[in-house]
Amino acid sequence: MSNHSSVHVFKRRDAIKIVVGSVGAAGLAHAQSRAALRVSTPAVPDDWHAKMWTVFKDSLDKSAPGAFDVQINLNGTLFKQGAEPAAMARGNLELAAISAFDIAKLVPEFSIFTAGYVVRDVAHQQKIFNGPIGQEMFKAVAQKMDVQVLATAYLGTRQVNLREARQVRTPADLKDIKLRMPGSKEWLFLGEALGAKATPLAFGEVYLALKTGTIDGQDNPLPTVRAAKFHEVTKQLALTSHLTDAVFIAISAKAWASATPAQQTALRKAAAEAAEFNNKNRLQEESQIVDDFRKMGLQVTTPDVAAFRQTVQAAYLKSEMAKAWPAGLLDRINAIK
Ligand code: KDO
Repeated sequence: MSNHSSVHVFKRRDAIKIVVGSVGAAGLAHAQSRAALRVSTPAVPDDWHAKMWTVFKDSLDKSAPGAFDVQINLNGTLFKQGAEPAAMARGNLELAAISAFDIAKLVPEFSIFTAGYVVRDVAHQQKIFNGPIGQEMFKAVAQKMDVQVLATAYLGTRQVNLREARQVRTPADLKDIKLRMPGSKEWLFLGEALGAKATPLAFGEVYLALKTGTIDGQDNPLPTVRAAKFHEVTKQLALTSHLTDAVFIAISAKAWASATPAQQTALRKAAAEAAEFNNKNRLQEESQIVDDFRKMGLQVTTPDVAAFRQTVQAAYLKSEMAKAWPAGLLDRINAIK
């Protein structure tokens, strides 16, 4: 009897093992056949360049079904802001929206796009990066950084946002203002060129720093001011419009090389659709947001933008950075109408 029952138990366990084993193997085979594409971004969920990754994922799921597993990590939870290019080069990350400032660290000529008042507006930006200059630049990026740029998304026009309202007419009026900038020397240069005391801080720490007064202000495009709720802890927006900013949707060279030509086409299409979604919505929001902020009680002022432009451009032209700009590139950029 006891023998009989042990045989019976053995058989049942075995059967369970076989069933579990076959389901497990099938699940694994399915997961293994899909290439993981990990995305890391400091963007907050409500910002357009966070939402654009869902557009990217949906597009890819349609045009390359079953090929990729896009994993979206927001709020800088996977890699901290600015650490994405190194993570991509190490093979720990496949996708990110990297800034001109990230690129300039490794491709010094790219610092031309970190300079205030070089790119005039979004139309100018898209013509630059979707034309021959973009092609040349992205080739250098691929060679020096092991990442492939797939599309250029408009991050918005950066404005100065202050904790306490004050008269801001020229760069001299920002003297002594502790202006938070992201933490790299190219960003700090921009803050100093605006006349302020630039202070490095990661994006995720800005809200609290504004609230507690560790900093006097920050600069970002207005849709980001709203999405990150900086308007709750600031009183003024000074519309300096000092940088027509971009983020570049980029994939690691390793992930790019592992994709078939058809998958590469699908990846480019997904990036173009994501950028288009971001650009359309961000522009639409920028066109109405000043009124919204005024209604919320923020002071919105327009300084002497010509004075800012002149001071900032002069600072860049005599900077070390400008020595890395290829001869004639600034003229070629300016000539694009
Ligand atoms: C910021 O830290 O101010 C910045 O706007 C810099 C950008 O390059 C980009 O990293 C952006 O933050 C984040 O995506 C958060 O919006």
